[in-house]
Amino acid sequence: MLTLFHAAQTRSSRILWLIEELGADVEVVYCEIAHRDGKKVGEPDPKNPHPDGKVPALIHDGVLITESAAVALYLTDLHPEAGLGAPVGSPERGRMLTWLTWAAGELEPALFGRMSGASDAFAVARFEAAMDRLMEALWNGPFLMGGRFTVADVMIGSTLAWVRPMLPDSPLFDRYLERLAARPGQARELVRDPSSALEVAA
Ligand SMILES: N[C@@H](CCC(=O)N[C@@H](CS)C(=O)NCC(=O)O)C(=O)O
Repeated sequence: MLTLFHAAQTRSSRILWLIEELGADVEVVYCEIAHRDGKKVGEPDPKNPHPDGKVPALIHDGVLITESAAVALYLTDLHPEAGLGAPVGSPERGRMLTWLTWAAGELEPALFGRMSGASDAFAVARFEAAMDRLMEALWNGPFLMGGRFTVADVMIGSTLAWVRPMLPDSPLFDRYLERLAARPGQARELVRDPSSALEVAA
């Protein structure tokens, strides 16, 4: 049995979307999170098994998985029939893993640097490099891995929608986010959690 621990308008919204895209049978437990914007606003929700009280957290037959990229990959691998991943040993697997870990290791730090107003040369170069990497992939598009929608689009597309106003003004981002928002999996996610709509407009 699979259980996702989710809080509205957080990184677990992307996992809710992924579940719909995969057609996965996952129980969703709605949680409160203790901190927003770095301020403590309450105690960790006792329902949530995440060791830091964060979301997403996934439990599969008693095993706890945390970190968005790990949760996303774990669920995608359980559902190869959905075609959102890539088999071990295939050339596409390497590209998929690269995108998933790049999302956490490069894109998020680049965005947080920009959000916190960091203006040093390193932060600026990191942000610009991340945007260039995305635009190059979307130029070849229509999805990050080419013609096929994958778990990389769920992870990265949801992040881009979240920071929509800070992205460079480019039809590449506009069209990409519109394509993602039009997916039926998005519509089904909204039924589960109406607060989780992808931000399409800049
Ligand atoms: N690196 C983690 C970050 C998880 C995370 O920070 N989630 C936020 C919501 S978007 C949270 O639960 N915050 C509550 C807290 O910091 O206590 C991941 O990608 O899963």
